Amino acid sequence: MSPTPTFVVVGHVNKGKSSLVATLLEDPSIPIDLVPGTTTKAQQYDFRLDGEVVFRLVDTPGFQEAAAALDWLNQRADSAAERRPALQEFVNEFSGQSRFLDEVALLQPMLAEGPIALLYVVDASRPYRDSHEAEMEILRWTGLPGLALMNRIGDGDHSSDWQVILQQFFSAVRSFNTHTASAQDRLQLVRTFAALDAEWTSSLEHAAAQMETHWRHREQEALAVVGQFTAEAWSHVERMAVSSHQTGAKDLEKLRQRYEKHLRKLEEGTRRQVEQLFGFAALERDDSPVDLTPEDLFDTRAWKLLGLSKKQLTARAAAAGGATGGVIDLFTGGLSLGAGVALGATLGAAGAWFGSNSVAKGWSPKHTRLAELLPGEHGFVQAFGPIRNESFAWILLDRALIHFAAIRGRAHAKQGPLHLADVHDQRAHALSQATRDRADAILAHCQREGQQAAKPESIAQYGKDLAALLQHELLA
Ligand SMILES: Nc1nc2c(ncn2[C@@H]2O[C@H](COP(=O)(O)OP(=O)(O)OP(=O)(O)O)[C@@H](O)[C@H]2O)c(=O)[nH]1
Ligand SMILES: [Mg+2]
Repeated sequence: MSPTPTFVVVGHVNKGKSSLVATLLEDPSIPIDLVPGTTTKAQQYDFRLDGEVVFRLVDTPGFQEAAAALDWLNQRADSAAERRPALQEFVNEFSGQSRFLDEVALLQPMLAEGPIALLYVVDASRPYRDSHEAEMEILRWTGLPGLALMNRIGDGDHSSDWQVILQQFFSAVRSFNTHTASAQDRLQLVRTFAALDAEWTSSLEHAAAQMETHWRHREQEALAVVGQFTAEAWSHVERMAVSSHQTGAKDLEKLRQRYEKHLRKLEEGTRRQVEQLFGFAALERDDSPVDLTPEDLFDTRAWKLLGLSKKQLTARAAAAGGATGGVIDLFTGGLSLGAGVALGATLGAAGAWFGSNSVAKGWSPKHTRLAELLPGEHGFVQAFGPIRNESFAWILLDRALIHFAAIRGRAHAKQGPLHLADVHDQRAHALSQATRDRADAILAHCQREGQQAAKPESIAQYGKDLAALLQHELLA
């Protein structure tokens, strides 16, 4: 097997070196901090695909005293041939000393055997300063192929000034923002790595192709999870055994709470699954100001920002014969309303979310249709769900899509909570009319089967159908 291509990530202190490593390797656990000097030792990270190490990144501490180190080196090398040996001499001389601690740590991995290239990270939001020249000069002495990466930590943009200087020292110069890089940007970067040395070109190009395939699979899997969640949540029926059909509002309130809790749990589980697929451990989320926390799933104030637009909802309500009535339907599918035992209680709080007075009904399992639907149930059963208001299905879907887009677009170096409110693309209302129409049809079937206590497999099939629609439109 040929030796693993190794990229040593270098640069001035606190310019995003560790951030580059975290984003490229999709490793949010790499220490990154505002405080300069966060990385104190060279640390090696393997990039693996299907268990095989494809390339290696070495994160290093930043240069702290490049000019003084270069002075020392200049005194030991009069000719080009003496430069690399002078670097080795420098490492030997100061190894274990407190002086040039960071310079020793960063130079050491460059002097190792094997195929090595340099990734020099600068912050192009700040102007170029002469002090960087000593760093680049030292790197040039290594004789290693190098790529300069212009990261932008702040809002400024001095890229064009940097570009002219960087290309004097490095064989390629690219912009790469470690906090906003997309999967495409990362692929592009690996392809640039491939071009740095003919010896590893084919293996790294192959790796880039594999990365692309992996990414596609991952997106598809995530949308499968989204489809599954929507079908499951939308068709959910919460059941509770009650002592008699005389159950009052208190029991209904309890049932409603259980229903809500179940849906929130489903949503939370879905979000975790998507986060895991994209390599994130538990992420904190800051959903304000759009109120997208799971707790707000049932908060109608957030509804107007979610799901379909009013126009889209009106259009589809008209097509459905005005079915968007804002009524919570309780397990009435397959049973005529008169067949059950009506409790007649008004779900005040529940009605308020959907802007309607909703009537809950309880059913005696003695009723033959109910016995058929819920075999083995004894006593009286109260059921809640699915909600009849179709816009709720779109709320569920939209919330899942927003979260998916936020995770899919999140660079692993990014610190802090996930801002769902920042997501504007991939929203339900932006889906094509054809996709929305097909999704509506699937959702309608799914709701009906939920009402009829359908088997999980048939609900799962609706989840798959929804996922296929989303994959077709969003991942084309
Ligand atoms: N907004 C923004 N912040 C960034 C970006 N890259 C890095 N930062 C921030 O800049 C600071 C330094 O990032 P690190 O990745 O730790 O930098 P480093 O070069 O490894 O730093 P040392 O190890 O201390 O030399 C952290 O607070 C990062 O969150 C970026 O692209 N955008
Ligand atoms: Mg660091």
